[in-house]
Amino acid sequence: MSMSLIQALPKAELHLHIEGTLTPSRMMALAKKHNISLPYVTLEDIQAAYQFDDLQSFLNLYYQGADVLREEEDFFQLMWDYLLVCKEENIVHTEIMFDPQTHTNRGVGFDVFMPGFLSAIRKAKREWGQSTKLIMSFLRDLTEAQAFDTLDASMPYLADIEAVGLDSAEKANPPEKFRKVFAKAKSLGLKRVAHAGEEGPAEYIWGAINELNVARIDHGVRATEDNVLLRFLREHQIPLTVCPLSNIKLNVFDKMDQHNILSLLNDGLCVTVNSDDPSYFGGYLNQNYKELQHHLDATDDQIVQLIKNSFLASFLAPDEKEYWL
Ligand code: ES4
Ligand code: ZN
Repeated sequence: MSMSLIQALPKAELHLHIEGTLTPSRMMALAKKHNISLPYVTLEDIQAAYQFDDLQSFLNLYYQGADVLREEEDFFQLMWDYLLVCKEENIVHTEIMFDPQTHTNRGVGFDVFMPGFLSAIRKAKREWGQSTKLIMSFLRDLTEAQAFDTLDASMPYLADIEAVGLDSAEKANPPEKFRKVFAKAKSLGLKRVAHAGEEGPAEYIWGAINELNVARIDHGVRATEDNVLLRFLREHQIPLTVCPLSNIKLNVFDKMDQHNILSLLNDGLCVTVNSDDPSYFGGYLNQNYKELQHHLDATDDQIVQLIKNSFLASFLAPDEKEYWL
């Protein structure tokens, strides 16, 4: 299938951190606006700095980058930049994660970022019918008490939040640490997702399923280490939101031709393709699909199945899914 067909097919994206869409040029412009001195002079300096050893070395730059986001209009611009990419790439539906604590920890509150996000989302809906949902992610290297504070602070915006998630440093921060706050989120009518089995073991995927009651697993590629888990994921069709370029940049796999996404797909799991933090990992959604063709010889049928899965695994209502399938 040519790039133009990947481009042309309507797709859903289910694993995307809005803070990870901050482009180098937007970062420079916002730093200038707020008189923040960055450790970079040129756009090329920024690109050159984006060489990561692992998840933590990426997170350090990701949190540093987010510091240029200070005012409501900054968050509007951040969201708007990404929604324009959705229009460009035919991402007709997107489920966008945001990390409140990345902002509240430096004194930027829900009353700053939420109105910015929501006005961009509403404008894109009005202008070209863009479909979006928001997923509020807790930082798992912080405490469960801090996650509870975040859930409390989100109350005025609950109607605009579809689900809660769990991200940041996975190792030594198992899902069960957040069992109570996920139970509270469930009681409030929020759906649940969690990063698991990216850098952490397959055991954390079981934890996300059994302790957090998640509808999907973000990443989940280490499921291949546990055959009982693989069978469970297949039987229950619990989706994995896989992020190929992310996994290469963070050394989850050495090279793209070693990625296990197509073996998971061929095994009958509901796997999807996603861009995670496209500004840091070197490609938006269509580029992630293209990598699978180039390095894994993905067939047209496999690409089509991955795209169908993106809608099946989404939080769209059954009739909305049906429209795109
Ligand atoms: C993330 Cl790739 C990844 N993993 C865990 N947490 C994250 N936050 C943003 N990107
Ligand atoms: Zn992620």
